[in-house]
Amino acid sequence: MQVLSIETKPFPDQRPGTSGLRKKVRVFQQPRYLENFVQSVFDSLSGIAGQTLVLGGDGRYYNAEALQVILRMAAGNGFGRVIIGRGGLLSTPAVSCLIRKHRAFGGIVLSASHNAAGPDEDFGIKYNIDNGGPAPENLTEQIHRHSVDIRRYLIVSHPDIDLESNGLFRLGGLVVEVVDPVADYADLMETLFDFDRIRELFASGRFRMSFDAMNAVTGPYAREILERRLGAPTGTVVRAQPLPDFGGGHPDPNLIHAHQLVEMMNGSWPADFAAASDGDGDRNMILGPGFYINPGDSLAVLAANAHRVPGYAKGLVGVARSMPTSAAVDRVAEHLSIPCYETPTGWKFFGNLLDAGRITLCGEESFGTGSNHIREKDGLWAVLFWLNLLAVRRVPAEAIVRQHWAQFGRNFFTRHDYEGLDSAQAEQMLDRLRKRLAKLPGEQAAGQTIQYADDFSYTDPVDGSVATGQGLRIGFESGDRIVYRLSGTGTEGATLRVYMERFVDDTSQHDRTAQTALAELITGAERVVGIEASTGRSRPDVVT
Ligand code: G16
Repeated sequence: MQVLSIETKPFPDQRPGTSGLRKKVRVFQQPRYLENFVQSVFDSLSGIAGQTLVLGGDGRYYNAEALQVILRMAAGNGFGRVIIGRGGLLSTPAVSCLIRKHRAFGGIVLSASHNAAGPDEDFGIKYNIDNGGPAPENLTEQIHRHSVDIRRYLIVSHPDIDLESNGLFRLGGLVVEVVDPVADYADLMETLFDFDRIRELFASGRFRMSFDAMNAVTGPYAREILERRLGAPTGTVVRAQPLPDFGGGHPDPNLIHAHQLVEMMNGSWPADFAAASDGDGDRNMILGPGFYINPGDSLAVLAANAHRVPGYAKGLVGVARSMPTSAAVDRVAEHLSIPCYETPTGWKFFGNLLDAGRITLCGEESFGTGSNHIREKDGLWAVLFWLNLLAVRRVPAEAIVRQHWAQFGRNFFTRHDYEGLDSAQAEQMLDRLRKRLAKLPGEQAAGQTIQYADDFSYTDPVDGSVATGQGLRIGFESGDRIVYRLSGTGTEGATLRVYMERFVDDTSQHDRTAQTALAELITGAERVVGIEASTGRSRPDVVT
């Protein structure tokens, strides 16, 4: 089959962000836009001839069209085999799992994660390397360099391949293998968790769970694992059907976007346990009746209880969290005498630590938790971990968290997001603060004395690579902390994220809500940078 070399011109806006390239669907639909980016990815890799690529997406609008283009380009660029999920579906954790299981060269995930989908919404594309994890920064920079120099892309001419049933197809020299998107991932989960104990929990008839798949990719995964393999009643998984527009919702498992689940759990007939995942299945939110578990607390609880779960019974070698994530897990690490690493925001920064065997568990405040079983955060994995704990400890999730606070103290944490800001205004606001950082220590803010103020940078302890400009931190003598950073995953304007944290040892204070306990810091965070004066916004759009 003839490989066509099609002339093209660069687009100036193809630098990958925190997690791949995310843009409006209409941007991706421009002629040559997708092709340019995919070719830039392939041009950044060496030795792809005859290799295996894993491919799939979260089923969002434009997934189906993009997959066919990528298949033709994979053939044009000399890949030997593409493993693709039936229906074009693969969750992000499943892509990571398949890359590792089949020792593939890499994988492509089509998703804009928790961002809304549809013709006027978002699309995204991310390359994962042979460890199953997101491309590290040096590779994403190379991709960007190729994207600004690109002159041609390579493709074959071939009709669309039928992805609706399992099977092998030929596309010139390329073998396309359409596989069950769920089976390998579900098998991996069975090796980590005590499915017998969880099955007993469901069979007891005294435990009711609700899992909200938000009409995104985890529906089929949750049905297979929770309802079929673990025997939870049919209907445990709600909004289980993946839809191209996610049913018009925003598949972000947080208090705002998963509000139906939150209302049910705060209502008169809550389930005993509830969880939700996001568009591509890597995030999770965990709820007990009337009780929300902050992701930072969730990570800390999982770390403290890991010995109770078969896959982690041997103990943890270390843990890591992203810089803005609360330091709750640091206390557990100290207690266990294991190292705790603080990385920049973005899962790609955990990859080297996991590969080097320095950490077992890691997580981010943005509803991401995971372990060394794959190289992505993993929504259903976190849910199964919690189910395993509930099955073993036989107390409600809230009791587990409260006991944890009683033992380790509570890290109150909140994140305030201001979305759709004018990018220049938002950048100038943070630039002004950046220039003042050196003078801030010793000054007063939020009713207390600033101890340090810096722009977070990280030196990877494994390969020595340095990431700078990863968020402005203001730390107080009390240990309280405010962090400001701009999102790297948005597609419209800028999103300012302000993270606030306070550690409280006194158990009598643990019942307060985060917004109350952090009220002083919230006001202080506004005063330090002048969010309203700079952006005109008097309140955040999303509070987690
Ligand atoms: C956000 C979160 C990060 C997360 C990233 C990607 O990035 O803050 O913690 O790693 O999304 O997550 P996902 O793959 O689920 O979209 P940012 O830059 O927008 O803050």
